Amino acid sequence: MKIISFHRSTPFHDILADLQSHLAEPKDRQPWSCFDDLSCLCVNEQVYARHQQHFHRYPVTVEENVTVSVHSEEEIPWGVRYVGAERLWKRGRGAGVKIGVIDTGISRDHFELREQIKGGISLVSGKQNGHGTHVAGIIVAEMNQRGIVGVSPEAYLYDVRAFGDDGKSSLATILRAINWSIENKMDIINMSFGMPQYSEALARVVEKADKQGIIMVASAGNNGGEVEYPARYKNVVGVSAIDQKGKLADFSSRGKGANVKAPGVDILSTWPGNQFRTLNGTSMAAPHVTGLKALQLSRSRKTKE
Ligand SMILES: [Ca+2]
Repeated sequence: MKIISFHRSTPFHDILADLQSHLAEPKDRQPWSCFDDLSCLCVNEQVYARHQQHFHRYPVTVEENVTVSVHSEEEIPWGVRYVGAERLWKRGRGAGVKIGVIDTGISRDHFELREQIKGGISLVSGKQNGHGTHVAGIIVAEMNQRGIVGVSPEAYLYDVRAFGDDGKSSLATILRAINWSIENKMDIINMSFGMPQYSEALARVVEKADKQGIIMVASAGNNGGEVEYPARYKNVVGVSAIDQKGKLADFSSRGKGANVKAPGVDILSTWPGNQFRTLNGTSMAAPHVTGLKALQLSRSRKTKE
């Protein structure tokens, strides 16, 4: 399309009438659209090419129908900044690292996530809860000039859906989820969930994953007290939550088993329906650490190559 602005010295009506008389082919019945009070026409390329000389009988300015963009910028959420991801991106963004997200399921058609979700399994059915989508965005929201960016935006995500709409699962389902992650050779497992009591079976499957060299990251818990399982196992990185000032969040579990602190207050991330939402919790802190581990892994692999 061409946008043609006529000099205002000639009344626009006269120009239109004149052009119409020269261009009066039936198929050209409406060869343009007008902005009368601007003395401007929008003409498609074919009509313009065919009748160029007629338009140019008047003093005109002809412009291309250029692209115009909204002034939105991709936001780097405070947590992603806080963990120093931007500096690390210069040396890789997690490409090729396989991360199993054991959670409530991930919105696979979200524009920030769909390119990075490479597989998964659904161990429960029914309606989905947005928790898993939020966790996923913190790890891999794509660098695409809109929305937000995750800590390791090029890592590969595996959607291991083990929790129902109510945010609940069972020990047996969790065992299956971790086993699936081992069998499918995940490099990292993100576990933004927990239970207060020790479990021998859970300890064994965690040990099995550890022996395979899988890095496990789990949220410490939101009870303000003792760290829950699986975060509390020694071969799992337990993550407590801090706010923007670096202060431990009141809700965050703490003490034995809390190995690292990461952002978990006012965390902006993805939500089903191509949306975004701000949430609090150690569930949001763990994926920051998972993303960092992915950056480290991809970097060390690169160095070895
Ligand atoms: Ca984005």
